[in-house]
Amino acid sequence: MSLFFGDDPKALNLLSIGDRGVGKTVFLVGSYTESNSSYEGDQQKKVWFDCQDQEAHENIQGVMNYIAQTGQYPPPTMKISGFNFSLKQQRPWGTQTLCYFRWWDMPGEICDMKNRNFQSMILSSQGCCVFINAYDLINDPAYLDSVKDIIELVTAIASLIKHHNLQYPMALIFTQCDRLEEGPLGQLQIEKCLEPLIIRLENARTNYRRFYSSIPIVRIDGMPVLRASGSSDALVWITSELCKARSVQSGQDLASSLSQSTSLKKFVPTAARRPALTLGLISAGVVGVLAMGFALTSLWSNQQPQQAKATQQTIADHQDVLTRDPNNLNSLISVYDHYLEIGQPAKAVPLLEKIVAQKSNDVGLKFNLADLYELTGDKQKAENTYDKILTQHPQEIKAMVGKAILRGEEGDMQTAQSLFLQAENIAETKEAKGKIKEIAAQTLQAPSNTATQ
Ligand SMILES: Nc1nc2c(ncn2[C@@H]2O[C@H](COP(=O)(O)OP(=O)(O)OP(=O)(O)O)[C@@H](O)[C@H]2O)c(=O)[nH]1
Ligand SMILES: [Mg+2]
Repeated sequence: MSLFFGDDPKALNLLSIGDRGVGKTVFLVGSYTESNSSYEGDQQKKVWFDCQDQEAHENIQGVMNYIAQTGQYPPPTMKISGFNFSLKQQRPWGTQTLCYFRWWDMPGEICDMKNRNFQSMILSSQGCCVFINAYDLINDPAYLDSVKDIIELVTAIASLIKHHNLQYPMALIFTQCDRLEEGPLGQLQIEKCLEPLIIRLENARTNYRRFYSSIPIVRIDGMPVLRASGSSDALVWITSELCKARSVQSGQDLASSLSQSTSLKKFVPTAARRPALTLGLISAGVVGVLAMGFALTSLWSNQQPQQAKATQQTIADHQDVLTRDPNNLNSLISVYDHYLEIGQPAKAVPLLEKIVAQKSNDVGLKFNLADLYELTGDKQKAENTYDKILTQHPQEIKAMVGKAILRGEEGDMQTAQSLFLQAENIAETKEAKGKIKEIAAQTLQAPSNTATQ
């Protein structure tokens, strides 16, 4: 275990994502209790969480006392709460701190792509736990629809990570499994119901793992307590994934990884001349939701100051304009921005298509469009867009690599390899060549070995 954790403990930042009542707080307190409960195995292997400050200790203790006194689960979370923990292990010479981590426990409705606070919390995190109610997933036909925003958000993050080749482990936690009948059938049903998300995560080669959490309230010596099983594993897994990743440093969150991402930014010599492209390079996923809209608005307002005022009109006004004048560029951009901002990238696609049609020489916009197609799962159109860029600009490395990744995902390794080689040859810096090699190695390797439990 401590093989993954270096001598110098990292400080990590983890986010919980899940709707109201899915079980985020119960999971947190249950995992803590589980990791601190008496242990029958090899003491040397035991790892546990310790509260790092008084506040975390009091919050956890408060929930445990509530359960002990009432025999009930805790009330809903009212505000965002940060818990500072350390992960510890007993070693022959004493106790070793493996890492520190801050865990954000969120009230369900904050976990919404439209929420600015939540957007910045995603960008300041290094990994996340995504919560799905296993019982409702199997028993309530409407449940999947009720979590479609969460699924879209997770897909967007996965896409962002993939595009920028980042380390960002995701634990998919199925809660309330104790309410399901015992046996493998429940797990199979869960996986069947969640197939669309699982396929997307596999396609994006996300470093994710599934966990089945059961945290009933039981009585021990007459006292109600949480008895968790399979919960603390998720936090141990996610922290060990981050600790073993050399590229992850304390304080290096998603935002700083993106800004340092050699993804393809440095490969494109003309990027600096194209504001839309520069921002568009970080345009897949959540950041795309923030950046693509901004990129287009700023591009447009730079070019058309008199029309930029029109962006103050309401979205309804712009939609109204589009019914009369479907190619009105100002309204197309405003409505497009709006859909990205509210986390509905699929609705933004036709608008960006129309914008690109009017600005056919703007390669940056075409990259944005390719990203948006990928984000919404339309790989064929994404590839066609890369082809169009390459026809116009045969030396565009980003388009070559983008197409190569898509070819690789389709199993066409030969084409993928030749595109990667071509891109590597054209790349000007050693760093860029190295990055392309890295992406190529990942793409061309055998199908993802994403672990599942
Ligand atoms: N049987 C069982 N019920 C659970 C479990 N986890 C959560 N629950 C139920 O789900 C309810 C909500 O759990 P919370 O942990 O408060 O949910 P949350 O995601 O923190 O919700 P908010 O704070 O409101 O966003 C609890 O009151 C329990 O009724 C579990 O593992 N087993
Ligand atoms: Mg809660």
